[in-house]
Amino acid sequence: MLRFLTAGESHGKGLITIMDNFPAGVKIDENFINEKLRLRQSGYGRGARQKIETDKIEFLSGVRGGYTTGSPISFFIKNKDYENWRGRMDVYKPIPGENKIHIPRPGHADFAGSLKYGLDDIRNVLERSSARETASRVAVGAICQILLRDFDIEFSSAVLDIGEVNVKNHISYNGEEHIDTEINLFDGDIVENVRKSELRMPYPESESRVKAAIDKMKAEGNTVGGLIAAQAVGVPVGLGSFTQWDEKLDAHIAMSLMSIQAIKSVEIGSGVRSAFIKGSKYQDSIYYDDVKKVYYRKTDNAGGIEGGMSNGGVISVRCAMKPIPTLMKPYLDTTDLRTGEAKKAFRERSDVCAVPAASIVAEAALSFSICLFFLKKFGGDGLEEIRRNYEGWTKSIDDFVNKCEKIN
Ligand code: EPS
Repeated sequence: MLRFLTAGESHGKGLITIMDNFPAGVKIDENFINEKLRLRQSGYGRGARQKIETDKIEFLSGVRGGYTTGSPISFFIKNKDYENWRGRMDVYKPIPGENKIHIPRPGHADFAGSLKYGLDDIRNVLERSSARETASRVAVGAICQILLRDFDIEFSSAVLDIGEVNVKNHISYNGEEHIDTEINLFDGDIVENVRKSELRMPYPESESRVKAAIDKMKAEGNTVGGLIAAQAVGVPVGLGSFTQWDEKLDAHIAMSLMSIQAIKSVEIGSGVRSAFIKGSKYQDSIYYDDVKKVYYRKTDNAGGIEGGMSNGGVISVRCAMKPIPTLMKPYLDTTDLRTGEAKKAFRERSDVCAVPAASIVAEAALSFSICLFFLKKFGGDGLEEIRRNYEGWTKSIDDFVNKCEKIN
């Protein structure tokens, strides 16, 4: 089964990733991966750290002569900032008491992490729980996309909203609002708008309003979250299964997305709004085009997944990202874990808004889940074997449709 592990601290030497069970024979497009890494680093509202880093993938194993070999793929992404942190991140040198952190930031992993691991220095928690780790996940997602592109499966993502601006009234779940679950992230104009936008938003008319809101948060020493969307098109019918809870495609996608730092909700298709729409309006009626000989839907409230299986439609997800917990002003009450004294949360360097970056990470997470289930269904050790399995399946679906026509 396709899997990956990441290791590395935010201010350590770098990030190491191992991807296991990725098939042989896939041509690696390093520029494509590095472009995704660049996109993850960009976006309005990012902090000073991104000016230091220029994330690039360095393969250590599993790729030879430009193609994957079937052996575990490992790669390194360097933290340039390590040079500024050598002293504090040394492997052996004892950490002086005055450098230890013992005041947890509410909302971060600091509190539970230091209690759980019995650590007297919160830095041991925050270094690993940092969203720096998402660089690894973006590279993993890009590698998955390189494989899936060969089977005409494409991915897209965008930011739908940021903080209190609420440009499209997204928090009004009144059953009438369908605007953004039905947004087509593959539409040429939308793709172009997102590409041009520093916010990765498809609405140019709202750009300056949202940027002004981020500026205001920065001036306040505050942070802001937002709503992001990712979609996959070309996913064949039948990935995942209804037969067992942990075989469901939507369950795995939810896990992938929910594990991204600062993500607090995952919706598939109409998501939360499904609760407010009556059944006759919610379900996506099934039609058959007897010229093209394909089944199709006119709506996608199910987000392309029914009974835990892809139904051939666009897979569509949305996630809420909470505001980053590190605030630049002492707004939040907390407690010193050493003394029990009341304190204000400490400042670390921080982004004001990392929602555009999170949209790229969400797209990568979706790519990994779909790649995993694609390989479960069509898996083989090498690309050609997968292609034969995939073509055999496509033919069996065509045969199924033709057989039904004969009966009629
Ligand atoms: C992060 C804090 C900031 C972010 C970091 C995540 O880092 P620093 O403390 O070095 O300024 O920039 O994100 C990244 C480094 C990244 O590449 O996304 C945190 O506390 O989680």
